[in-house]
Amino acid sequence: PSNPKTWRRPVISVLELGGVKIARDDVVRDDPTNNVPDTIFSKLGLQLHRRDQHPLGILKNTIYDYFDTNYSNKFDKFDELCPIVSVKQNFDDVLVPADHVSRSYNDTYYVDSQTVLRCHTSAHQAELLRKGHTHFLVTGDVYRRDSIDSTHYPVFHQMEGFRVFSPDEWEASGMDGTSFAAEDLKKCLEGLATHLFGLLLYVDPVKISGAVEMRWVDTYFPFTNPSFELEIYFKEKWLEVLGCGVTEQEILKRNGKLNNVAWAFGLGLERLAMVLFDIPDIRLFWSDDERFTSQFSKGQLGTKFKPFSRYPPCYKDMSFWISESFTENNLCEVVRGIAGDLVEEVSLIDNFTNKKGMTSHCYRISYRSMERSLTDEEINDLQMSVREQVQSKLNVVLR
Ligand code: FA5
Ligand code: MG
Repeated sequence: PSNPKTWRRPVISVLELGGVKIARDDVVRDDPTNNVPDTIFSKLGLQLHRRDQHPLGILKNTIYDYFDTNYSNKFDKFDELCPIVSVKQNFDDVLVPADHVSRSYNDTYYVDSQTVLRCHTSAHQAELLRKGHTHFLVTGDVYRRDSIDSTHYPVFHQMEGFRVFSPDEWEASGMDGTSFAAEDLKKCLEGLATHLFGLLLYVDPVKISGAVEMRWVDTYFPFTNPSFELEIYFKEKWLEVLGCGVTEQEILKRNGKLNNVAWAFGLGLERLAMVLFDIPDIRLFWSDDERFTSQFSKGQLGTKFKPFSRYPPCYKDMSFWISESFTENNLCEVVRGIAGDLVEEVSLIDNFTNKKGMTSHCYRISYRSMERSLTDEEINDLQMSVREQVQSKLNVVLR
């Protein structure tokens, strides 16, 4: 449908998606194997990346153009795979160790003990390989319990890229398969960055105005080796926009590609779109405010977002003695559950342990609406509820 209003889902308590039924938090509140709150539930199925007039859709289409042009339409494209996947797909199939933190209820949204909201599009690598795809792009919404600030949101969008090589492709080069794939991967992504940003500049002391600065950083993923991240300089900071690497042989072997090598990448679409469209806060992608939505149109990459007047933020500090089970992700979820997108940032501003071994944290919560001025009364009410719930749900003692 072309009218964005028709995409909004009605408020319902059970949603069926890709044949999977998922119930809203209040329906299953007593189920300890489900930690999906209403704020997340209400975003399932919205598929921002499939709206041609939305910055994420515009970006997706531009990346498609790059691959279609440079690889003669060889990449198969998927953007409707169900975000509810098995623990096996999300973790085991991409060799995430059994004790890895990302599997915990603190980091991942579980629908039940064997089913999660995918935390990355890599969850689809294995099944697509098994189906015989050798060049593919998978775009979708992904979900993570995470901190709150202008570049992190618990629902965001990724695009996975995957390319399999056969032996003749690297043998002709005289290189070993891994080096060949790593070199090809970086070339592909640098080409993509040039396609998106035009002029590129690799960390250089001399700034060319209008140029985008980027750098490669070595990193670790269980599913690739070697592994890299690409960072772009944005608003006085290095912003990580993607992870990538040469696929572990084990993944290829398990999925019927015994004599091949492959590369894979996972792009953070919001992060790239923030740089391309000059969007200062990740919450804006979810805005229905016409002053946001009307600024973008199909096929128009790089229109610079003109912020409507920025309303003043309001800061509230809160100190408490933590218990062993305290985590920042849990705090963020409580705050978001109450304040929703009115919360801009939650940051730890003080942390100390006293002689008795008790640890105190002080968090600063910044409230700011992107659409209007908040009243003192409204903020005080929010903060009061936050204090109550932090105390009752997180097992901490307010100071
Ligand atoms: C992954 O998710 C890997 N699956 C990527 C990958 C794929 C590596 C294939 C190798 C091969 P990571 O957790 O770093 O990696 O996330 C990838 C990108 O998603 C990040 O670079 C960032 O741009 C974006 N991202 C991560 N967390 C958030 C968040 N909370 N909000 C917005 N964007 C995020
Ligand atoms: Mg990362």
